[in-house]
Amino acid sequence: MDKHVIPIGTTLDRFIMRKEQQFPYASGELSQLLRDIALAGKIIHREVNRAGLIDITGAYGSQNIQGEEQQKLDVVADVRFVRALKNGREVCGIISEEQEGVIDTENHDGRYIVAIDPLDGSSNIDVNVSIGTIFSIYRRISPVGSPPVMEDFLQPGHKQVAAGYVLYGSSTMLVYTTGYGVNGFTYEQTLGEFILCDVDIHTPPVGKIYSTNEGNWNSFPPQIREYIDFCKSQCYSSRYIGSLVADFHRNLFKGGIYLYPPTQKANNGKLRLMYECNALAFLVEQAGGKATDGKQRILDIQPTSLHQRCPLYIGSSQMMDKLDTFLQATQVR
Ligand code: AHM
Ligand code: MG
Repeated sequence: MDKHVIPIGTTLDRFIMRKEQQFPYASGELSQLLRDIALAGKIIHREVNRAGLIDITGAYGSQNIQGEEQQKLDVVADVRFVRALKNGREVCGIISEEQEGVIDTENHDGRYIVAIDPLDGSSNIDVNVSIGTIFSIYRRISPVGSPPVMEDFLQPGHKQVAAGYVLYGSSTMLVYTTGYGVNGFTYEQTLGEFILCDVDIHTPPVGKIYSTNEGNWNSFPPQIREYIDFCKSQCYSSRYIGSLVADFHRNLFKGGIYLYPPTQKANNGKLRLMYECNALAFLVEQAGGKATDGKQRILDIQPTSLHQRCPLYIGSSQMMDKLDTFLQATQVR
C-alpha cells in the first residue's frame, strides 16, 4: 500500500500528523491550529446539541455589525471559538462575522490569522435544522512578534492556507482543505474524535440540484431568472435549507449549484466574502468545482473591508459554466 495513503477510520489528530510528516519543513503550527479549530467545533457541537435544554435558543437581544439580530447560540459560538483560538496561541488575530473589528489575541508570535463565521444559518438555530461553523486561515503579512494589522486580514481568498467548515447536522462533520485536496471527518461522540470518512472529495462535474432563495425571485437579475428557468426546464430539483454550510455540503457530494445573487434588499448579495464565500470557494475549487461573484473568481476578489458582501455562485463545474453563458449575455452582479 502507498505509504502516503491514509485509511478511512484514521482519527483527525493522526491524519494531521501524517500530513505534516509529508512536509519535512513544516513547523507544526498549522497542525496545532487545525487541532484548535477541531476542539472549538467539538465544544460548539456540545452547545448545539443541548441548546433546547439550557436556555440558549432564541434572540440574544442585540444586533451584530451587519445589523442582524444575534441569536444566543451565535454569541456562545463566537465566544467559544475565539477562546479556543486564543488558548491555542498559534493565531495573532481573528475576525468574526459577529464582531465589528479585529480581535488581537495578544499572541503576537502567532504566524496565522483566522476569519470565522462561528455559527452560520442563524435562522435555523431554534428549529433544529443543520447549521455550521466556517473558517479561513491565512499566514500573516506583518512581522511575527508585532500586533496584527488590517493588511493581515484584507487578503484575497487565494492566499488562504487552509479553510473548512464544521457542519452540525444529522451527524457533525469537519470538512477542510490545506490546498492538497478536501477531506471529511465525522465526529464520533463516544470517542470524542473526528474520524476520517471522506477521502479526497471530488464534487460531481454536473448535478441536478439548484439551491437559491426563490422568495427573492422578483428582485433577481433577469439573467439569474433565465438560468433558474433553464434549471426547471431540465427538471432539476430545487433544494434550499437556508444554511449555507448545509446547502453547500449537500451539493458538494451530490453535485449542484448554489446561487445568492444581488437582490433589492441586498444589492451586493447577502453573504460575506471573508467569513463565508472565501472558505467555501477554496474548498469547492479543491474539489473540482467553481465559485464566482458573477464577474470573477471569488478567490481573486481583493477585499476592501472586513464585512464586505458579495454575490455567490458556487458548485459543480459544468453547471457553473452553463450559468456563465447566461451571465455573459449581459454582465450581471
Ligand atoms: P448568517 O451567517 O447570519 O446565518 O447568514 C447567512 C445565511 C446563510 O447560511 C444562508 O445561505 C443565507 O443566510 C440564507 O439567507 P436567506 O434567508 O436570505 O435565504
Ligand atoms: Mg453566515
